[in-house]
Formats: sequence, C-alpha cells, structure tokens
Amino acid sequence: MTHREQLREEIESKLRRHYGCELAEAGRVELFRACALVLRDRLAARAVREQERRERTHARQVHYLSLEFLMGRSFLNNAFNLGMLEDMKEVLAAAGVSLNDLLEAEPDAGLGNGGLGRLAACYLDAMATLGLAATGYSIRYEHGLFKQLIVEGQQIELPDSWLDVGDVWLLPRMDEVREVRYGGHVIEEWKYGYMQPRLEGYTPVLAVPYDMLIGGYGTENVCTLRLWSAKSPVELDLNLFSRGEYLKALEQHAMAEVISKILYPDDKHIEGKSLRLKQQYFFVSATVQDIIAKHKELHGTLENFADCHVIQINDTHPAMVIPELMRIFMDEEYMSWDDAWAIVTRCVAYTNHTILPEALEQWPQSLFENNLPRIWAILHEINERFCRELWQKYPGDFLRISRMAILADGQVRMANLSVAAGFRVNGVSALHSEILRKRTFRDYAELWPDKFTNVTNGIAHRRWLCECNPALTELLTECIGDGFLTDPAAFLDFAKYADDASVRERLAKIKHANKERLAKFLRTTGHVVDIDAMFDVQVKRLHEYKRQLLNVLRILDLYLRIKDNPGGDFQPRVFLFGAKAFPGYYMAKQIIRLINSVAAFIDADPAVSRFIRVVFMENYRVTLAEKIMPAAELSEQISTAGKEASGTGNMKFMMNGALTVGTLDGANVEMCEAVGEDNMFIFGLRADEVGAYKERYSPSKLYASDPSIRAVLDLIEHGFGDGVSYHDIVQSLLVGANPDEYLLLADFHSYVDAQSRVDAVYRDPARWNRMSALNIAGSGRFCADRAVGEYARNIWRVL
Ligand code: 26V
Repeated sequence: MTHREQLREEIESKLRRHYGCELAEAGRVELFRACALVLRDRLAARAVREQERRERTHARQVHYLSLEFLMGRSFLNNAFNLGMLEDMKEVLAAAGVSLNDLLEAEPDAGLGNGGLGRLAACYLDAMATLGLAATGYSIRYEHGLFKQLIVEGQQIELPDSWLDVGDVWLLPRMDEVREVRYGGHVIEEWKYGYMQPRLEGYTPVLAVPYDMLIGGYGTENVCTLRLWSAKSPVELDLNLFSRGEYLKALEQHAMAEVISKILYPDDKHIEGKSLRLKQQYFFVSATVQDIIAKHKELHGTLENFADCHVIQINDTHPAMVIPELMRIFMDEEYMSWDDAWAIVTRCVAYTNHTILPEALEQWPQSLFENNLPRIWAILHEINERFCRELWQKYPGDFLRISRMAILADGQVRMANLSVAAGFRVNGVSALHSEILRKRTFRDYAELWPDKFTNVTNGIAHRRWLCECNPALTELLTECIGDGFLTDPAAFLDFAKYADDASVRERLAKIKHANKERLAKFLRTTGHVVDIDAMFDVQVKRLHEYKRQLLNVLRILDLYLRIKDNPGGDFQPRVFLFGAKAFPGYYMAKQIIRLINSVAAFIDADPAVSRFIRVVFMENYRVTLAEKIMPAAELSEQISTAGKEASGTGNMKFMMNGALTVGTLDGANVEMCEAVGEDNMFIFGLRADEVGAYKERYSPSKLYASDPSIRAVLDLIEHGFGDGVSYHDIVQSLLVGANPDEYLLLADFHSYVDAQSRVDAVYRDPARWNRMSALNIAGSGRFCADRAVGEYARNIWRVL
C-alpha cells in the first residue's frame, strides 16, 4: 500500500468509527475532525517514543510557562511538519474536497492577546524542531480572545468558543489531575522538631490537563503544550439541598469552574482583579506540582532538581512559580529555606516583554492575604531576606532599597520578584534589553550585571513563510535550495538574486497573485479594493503607543493634498488596518471608529477614492494575518521610539517581501542593521532623543505654527459628516497634563517625508523589488529557530 492509500484508509476508518459515514457523504466538520484525528494519531505515536527517550536520557527539561499561547489553527502546520501535506491534498482532491476548504473548518485557538502569546506559539514550533525536551504550560480557556464585529464603525465584542471543534487536538489526561487550594488559613504545627505550616479551611479546585502535541519539522521530536482546565471537586449533591448547604456547594462549584472560563482581553493595563490572580495561581500551582511529581517519579530525589529543569516565565504573569516552588519544597518536601531557595534561584529565568509602566504587574497585598495566605507568607519572607541583604550591601541607601523591594506600599511587585529570584533576565530586542538594563531594572543591573541578557524575538518561519506563502517559498527553493527550511542563516544566499531581473519579476508576480487572493477574501467581507494600488498595512493590537492615529493623520494629510490638486499624480494606495481594542480602553475604541469614519468619508468622494481607499479589516487574528502577510507591500511599524519592546509582525512582513516604514524602535533597529538603511524607510525621533525632546515639547504650539498639522486636526475636529465627534481625540493631542504623550505631532513631518520616499521607490519597480529581495534575504535572523537556539545555548544550557 502506498502512503497515500494508507492515509485514505485511516481517514475512512475514522469517519466510520466516529461519525458513521463514508468519505463521499461526510460533512465538512466531520471530515476535518477525521483528518485531524489521523494527524493527531501520528503525533501521539511519536510522542510516546519521545517520552521514552526523555526518561532514558535524563535530558534537561525546559518548561515554558505562559498565560497565553496564541496558536491559531494547527491543521496545516501539523500536516506540513509531518511531511504529509501533499498526500493529504491528493487524498482530499480525489474525494472532491479542496484542502483550503477543509482548513476553513478549523477555528483559531485564540488563547492570547497579541505579541507575547503568538511568540510563545512560535517558540513551541522551534523547540520541537530543535529537538529540545520542552513543554509549554498554559490554561485551557473555554473562551479565547473575543471575536470582533464592526457595527456602524464601532467594535462589538462577541464571545469566542473554539472548543466545539478545536478540542480535536486535545488529549485529556485524567490520571494526572492536580488539586489547587485557595483561601483558608495557615496553621503552624510542630512536627519532628520543625515548625510545619499547614493550610486549613481552604477551597480546593481540580486542574485537569489537556495536552496538545506539537510536532517538529524534519525530526521525530514532539513537544507538548499542556493546558489546564479548572473543575470543581464538589459534586452537586441534591442531598445537601435538604440540609440547606446546596447553595454553598453551588457557589463553590461555580467559583471553581469560572477560573478557566475566559482569557483576559487586556494586554497592557493591569487591573488587579482577584479572578486573574486566581487564574495565575491555578496555572502555576498545577504546573509546579506536575513538574515536581514527575521528577520524583523518575529520580526519587529532589537534590538534582535544578540540574534537570529550567522554568522560563513569559513575562511576570507566571511569577508565582517562585513562592509556589518554595511552598512545596518546604511544606511538603521538608526542605530548609536555604536549600529550597538555592534550587529555585537556579532554575527560574524571566523574559520581560514591555517597559510601559502601566503594564508592570503589581498586586494589592490584600488579594494575596485573602486568597493565598501561605503564598503571601512566603513572599513576605522573600522580601525580608532580600531587603536585609540589600541593607548589608547598601547601608543607609533607603531610596535604592525601596526601589528594589518586592513588597512596597501594600503592593507585590511581580517584576522585582522575578528579577530578584530569576537566574537570568532577558529583553526581546537589543534596544529593549538595553532599556531594561539602563532604566527599568537599573539598580538590579548594577548589583548583578551578568544576570541581564538579550534574546531578540523570532517567528516560526515555516508557518509565516512556507505555509502561508507557498509561491514565494517555491521561488526561494529554486534559487537557494531548501536549506532555509531548517537553517535561518541560509536566507542570506538569496541576496545575490536581488540583482537578477527575472527573479525580481517573479517576486512581483507572486506579490500580485497574493494581493489578488487577499482582495478576493476582502470582497467576501464587503470591501472592494484595487489590486494595482500599493497595499499599505498596519495590523496589530490597538494602542496609543503603536500610533495607528499617526497613520490616520498622514492619510488625512494626503486627502487634503488630493483635494487641493485633484488632477495631481498620486500613487494609488489601499490603507489596510486590523486591530482589536481592549473593551474598556476608550481611546483605542475611538480610534477604530475614526478609521471607519475616514474610510467611509473617502469612499464617498470619487475625486479622492480614485487614488486611495481605507479598509478596516474586522476580527484581526492569526488566520487573517496568514492571508495578509503574503499580500502586503508596505509594513507600518511606527511606534514611539522606546515603547515597542520588539514587534514580531514587523518580521513577518519582512520575510514575505514587504518593505518597512518605521521608527528605530524594538526589533526595527536590528532589521535596519540586517538590510541597511537604504533598504528601509526610517523616520522619527530616536529612543535616546525622546526624553529630552519631551522636556520642551508643546504640541499646541506646533498646532498654532504648522499649517498642515492644523489642517489635519481641524478636519478631525470638524468630523466626517456622520454625526460622530472626534473632539476627544484632538484634545488628547493638544491639551491636558501630558498632551500628545506619544509624540505623534513631533514625528508627523518626518513620517510624511518617509512616505514620499516610499512613493518614489514604488514608482521604480526594479528598485522596489530589489529592496524586497534584500529584505527577504535579511530576514533569516528573525526566525524562531535562531531565537530559541540562543535561549537553549545561553540561558537553558541544553544545546
Ligand atoms: C499584560 C497583561 C496585564 C494584565 C492582563 C493580561 C495581560 C496580558 C499581557 C500583558 C503584557 C503584554 C505584553 C506584550 O504583549 N508585549 C509584546 O511582546 C511581544 C513579544 O515579545 C513584543 O514583540 C511586543 O513588542 C510587545 O509589546
């Protein structure tokens, strides 16, 4: 039997057994599930072998803890990595089904907000491919990030239920359920001459693990993403009803199961909600118990724990691993404080993803006291000991010690906890890591200079290039072979083809076909766009610091120029936006509304819409990004310098041949190094200029003295004929304690200039495509394989 025949048989057998139907009559979802189960079986068979290998070799294990894994769809990735894509296509085609149709049956696993969550997903792929003994841990949220609808220009949120179909990838492991305890009070007991704390009167919640298997490319290795689901241990027993305890039981039941209901849709402002704290502890406690239990099973001792495990925390959200490890080592394994601390501080490492002060996680002490009394006591002791140590080192330096303290002003500072206990702290781009050392964690970097390091982010290039842009992948393979599939350095070989006219023309053709594909999709959502216009794209979460509003300002500036000179020679462009706003973030939602008002305003004006169109694409998510990246020509990366830790969308665009207009922020700096300033459109203040500039900055003076800025702001103030006022947006730029916090008006002219340079190059296709080729060639260093390789060698010490 050929592979293909065998695959067909397996699919048929799944259909018969699970859905009682034949291939010819299967519905789309049934067929999707059957095919997915076949892929899952293959992964499971490999996983069993991998587990045996890990146990045999005692390989040092990596545990990647993240409250978010923005996985998107898995079908194509699994088929690709298993080398089964062509067979799958053929078998389906023979049954009259197109693979692309089948893929549409899969919902996105949207278990993340944005960059931080998608990065975790990209890293799983790389960890599996590099053959690391790695496991990801997170929560099996019943509802991922909300689904966004645009109604009358405004964002509406609908719940996202991905599990109906998405559960096909998940393997429940009922034999590895853990119990997590909340509330209660600590009793101190003397046992064997030691004081032994014990929790009483607590509320138990069960953590049920569901495993998603992640296959590597070109290897047999499989990694696991373990997602915890909360379940109440309380059976709702009607007998309790008669005793009047039914309501109490019902309440406990509901409290337990709400824990893994929903992903918090905020990705910046911390809110200090007790449910979020409970989620974090639920996830951390179940994970730590899991790691320790398995370690003991395998080794029978905890003495070698730090040699066998490294725990990477994705931002501070899982930072409670620190006190939770201490709790179990001391209270359940009877270790001394010093022995426990010596282990913990050798195996936890921390990645920071943002320096925005409002996102630095802090929790009110009272939340810990009430919900996690034993964890609170341990945090208190960690802080005491740490501050005492600091006092020895810096006697009398109150200010420094209070800046570095873990507890202060009734708050628990999770970043300080992570830096104090972590053996390594890294930022996510060279610039960001430098800002961490010089500003955010300056005191710590003085104390422990060797603790701080950088690992610039990377993306899963097989997903973000090979799977979503097969035509470009084919061209690359023709030119440089297929080494780049597993060797990021090989991309560089493509540079020499930048001067080959036939390759440049192929690039242009591929881009055109991808634009057509996106345009076709956009038509199904009610948007008609001109494929010959430049596709100018800004897709990312909506945040003031990311400056979608600056993009709108220059679109309106262009609008006014066209109105002034209707016969002029303007480069046609389609301005594409995609962004979700945190539901409680007023200004972000206003900006979405503004983009939609401007879109309609331009549409209604034929003199302008013959040149430019604005489209707001609804419900931006991984699956939509996979359609957008291959079709984009211009990538907007325009954050205020110093604010965007890295960016990863920027890398996806670059790898797909888009050119970048951007500030020297985050990883843009390194992209610019990789391709040279001539091959990017850089503008705006630099990170080291922003501080001094702000001292003397007056946006209202700029408004008064600068006619083009004034004209654009007046246009917004005046409104777009739809009865919506954007007065508040204009106000945020001109008045208040901190007007134009993100320096839009300061960078406005520099940005407009950069856009004219873009137009000039676009008019010369040979030059544009040459730059495009050089960008693709320079994108290799932004592969997740490279980034994870650096973690593995320099932090985890497993390669
Ligand atoms: C904060 C909070 C606060 C509490 C509620 C839930 C929540 C979720 C996430 C966050 C922090 C998000 C930080 C983040 O996404 N940073 C992004 O990380 C990317 C990967 O390193 C990086 O490329 C982006 O520049 C950075 O903004």
